[in-house]
Amino acid sequence: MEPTAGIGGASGAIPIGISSIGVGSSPGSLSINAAQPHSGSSSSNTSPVTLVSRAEQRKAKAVSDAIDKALRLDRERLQKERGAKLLILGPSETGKTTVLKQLKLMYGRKGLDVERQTYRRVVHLNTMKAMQALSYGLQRANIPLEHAENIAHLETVMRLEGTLKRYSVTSIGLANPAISRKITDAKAETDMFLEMVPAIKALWADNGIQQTFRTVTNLNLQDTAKYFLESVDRVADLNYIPTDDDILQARVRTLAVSEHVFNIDGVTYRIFDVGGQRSLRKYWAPYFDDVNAIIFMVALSAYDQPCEEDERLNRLEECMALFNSIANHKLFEVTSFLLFLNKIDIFQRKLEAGSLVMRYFPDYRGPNDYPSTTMYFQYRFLQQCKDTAKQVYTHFTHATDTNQMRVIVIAVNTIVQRLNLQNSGLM
Ligand SMILES: Nc1nc2c(ncn2[C@@H]2O[C@H](COP(=O)(O)OP(=O)(O)OP(=O)(O)O)[C@@H](O)[C@H]2O)c(=O)[nH]1
Ligand SMILES: [Mg+2]
Repeated sequence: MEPTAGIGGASGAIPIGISSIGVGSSPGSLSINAAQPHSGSSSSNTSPVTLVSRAEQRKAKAVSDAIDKALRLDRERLQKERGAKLLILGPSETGKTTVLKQLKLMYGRKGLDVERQTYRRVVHLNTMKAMQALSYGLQRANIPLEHAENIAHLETVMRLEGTLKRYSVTSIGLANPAISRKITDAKAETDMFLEMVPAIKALWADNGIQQTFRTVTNLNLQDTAKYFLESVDRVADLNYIPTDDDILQARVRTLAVSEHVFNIDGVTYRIFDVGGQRSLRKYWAPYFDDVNAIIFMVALSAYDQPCEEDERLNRLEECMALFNSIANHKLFEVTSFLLFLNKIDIFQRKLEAGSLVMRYFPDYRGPNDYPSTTMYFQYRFLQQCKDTAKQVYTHFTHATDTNQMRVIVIAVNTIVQRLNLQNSGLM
C-alpha cells in the first residue's frame, strides 16, 4: 500500500504549514483558527495590522483550499488509475473462476460473450467425463446395469479414456503451448461427443447408473455432472450455444494467473484469478505486493472429500492450512480479507442426505444441522488468523447463483471501499 501511505503522509504535512499562518491544523478542517496571535481584537478594530492579518488569512485559506482540492483530486486520480487490487485465492475447485464469471456477467462490458463459443466444447467434455466417471464407479462397485443392451454403451464410454485424457486438460486463453496443443481440435471433439450421445443418454436412463450416482462415493465426479447429464439433448443440438448458466456450471481448471479489470459502482478493481492446484500455487507469490483485498474461497461441501493431491488429507483441513499461510502472510498485514464459504447448496444437500460432519471432523460435537455446522466451520477458519484483531468478513456463498452473488458483491464493494478509505486516511 505504498502510494496510499504516501498520500496520507502528504495530506498530514500541509495543515502544519497552514496552521502557522492561522488556519486550523487538523487535516481536512480548514476553518479559521479562533486562537490567533491577534486574539482580543474585535471585528470593529480597524488597525492596519488586523486588516493585513485578515487579508492574509483569506489568502491563506484560498491557498489551503486550492492545495486541498489538488490533493483530493490527485488521490482520486491515483486510486482510479491503480484501482483496488483484489486476489481470488483458494484451493482448486472452490469456485474462484465462477466468482470471476459472475463479475463478468454483472460488470463486464460483454458479459460472458467472449468465451461463449469456447464453452461449447467445455460443456461437451464435462458431459462425457461425467458419464465416464459414473461408468467406472458402476464397475468398481459391481453394480449391475438395469438393461443388458447397455453393456455395449458402457464399453463405448469406457474405451474413450485415453482420448478424453488428451482433450480434457483445458484452460481458456492459455499461452502455454504444451497445454493449448491438446485443445486445438474442436471439430474432432464435437464429433466425438455427438457419437457418444446415444450411449450417454441410454446409460443416464439406466437404473444401474442412477444407483451409482446416488450411492457410490469417491467417483471423482464434478459437482455439475447431473446438470449436464440432464441436458444432453439440448447441448448436443448442432446450433447449441451455451447459456450464462451453462458457462457458470462448466468446469475448466485454471492453469495460468489472469488479470481482469472491472468498474464496480465507480471503483476500478484489478482482479486476479489463480489456479488452485498445489503445483500451481508457486505462481501466486509474484502477485502478493500492494494487495487491497483478498477473497479466499473455500468449498464447504468438501468436508467429506479427500484432498486431490494427497488422499490421506481431508480437503477442508488442507484448505484451512492454506488459509492459515495466506491470512498470516506478512505482505497481507493491512490487506482486507473476505472469506467465502462456498458451495453451501451442495453442503446443505449432503447434510440433508444424512452425511455426518463429526465423521470427518471428530472434534465437532454439535447437531448435524446447517446453522450449527456452518458456525463451526466459520470458527475453525477464523481461528487460523494469528492476529486476533484482524477483521475477516465471512460470506456463505452459492457462487453459481447470480442473484445471491449480486447481493454479496455489493456488500464486498462497500467493505473494500470503506477499508480503502480508512487505509488511505480519507476516513
Ligand atoms: N453447486 C455449486 N457448484 C459450484 C459452486 N461454485 C462453483 N461451483 C462449480 O464448481 C466447479 C469448480 O469451480 P471453479 O470456479 O472452476 O473452481 P476454481 O476454484 O476456479 O478451480 P481451479 O481453477 O482449479 O483453481 C465448477 O463446475 C462450478 O460451476 C457453488 O456454490 N455451488
Ligand atoms: Mg479457476
